[in-house]
Amino acid sequence: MIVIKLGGSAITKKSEYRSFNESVVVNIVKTLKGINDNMIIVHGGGSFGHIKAKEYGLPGFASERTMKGMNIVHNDMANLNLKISKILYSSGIYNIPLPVSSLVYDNKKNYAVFGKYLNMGITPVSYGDTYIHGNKIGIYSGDNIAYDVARRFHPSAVVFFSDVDGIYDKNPKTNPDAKLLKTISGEFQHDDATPDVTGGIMNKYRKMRGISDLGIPVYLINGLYPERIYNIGKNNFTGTVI
Ligand code: ATP
Ligand code: IP8
Repeated sequence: MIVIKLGGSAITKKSEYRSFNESVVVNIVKTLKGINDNMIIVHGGGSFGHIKAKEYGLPGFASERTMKGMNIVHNDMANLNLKISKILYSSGIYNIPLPVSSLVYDNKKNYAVFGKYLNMGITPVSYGDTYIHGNKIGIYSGDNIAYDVARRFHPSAVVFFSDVDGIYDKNPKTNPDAKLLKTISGEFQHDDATPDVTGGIMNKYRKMRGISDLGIPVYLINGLYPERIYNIGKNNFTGTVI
């Protein structure tokens, strides 16, 4: 079994509210269909999650405003999830959406249901979303879900798709001379001015390191070239291995 995280930067246009990159998702799904293995799929929020979360002060203490934001963000994320679920279904990948609010509450997590669906050959599809955390409305990142399910189910690999070729020594979007790190274990530079409410590339890297520490191989690949997943372990692989 492998875990796939579809990054919001690949599956949406992250700066444009609710702008879905349908052709990118269709292409990724076509590639996933060619992999002869069970999968857990997790997707991020991109412009369906992060823009309104920031606007409504999420994560934050429960208030009229944050509760309204919770509802908007959850509905938008469910909407994005439905689009992805339908594309998976159209490719013959039968799947079941599992929202984070039914899995995580305060510090309790229950991922057992993933195993039930996996055993039947149905692909669980979860996604970053709002949830209640003490007296706060939290945002649980898809990267955290990927870590949680990796810890629980010990997949043979975890693959993160994003909109860059991998992790660079500095942000490749703002530094044309940035160098791709084929393998990484230390620190790297990232932009502090992130538009992302879940910590951007830094939280992703922390979670990737956490998965790697469990003894599971972890990769970051450009979702615009999903076929690169077939070159994992080969000399011509383009991406980052943690
Ligand atoms: P989402 O959280 O919406 O699911 P995502 O998982 O695709 O999105 P982001 O959190 O947006 O990923 O992180 C990817 C972005 O991180 C890239 O688009 C890139 O601009 C930025 N970034 C900053 N520093 C680096 C770096 N050193 N290497 C690679 N990307 C970096
Ligand atoms: O994009 C959080 O998940 P991520 C999504 O994987 C929301 O960090 C709701 C902002």
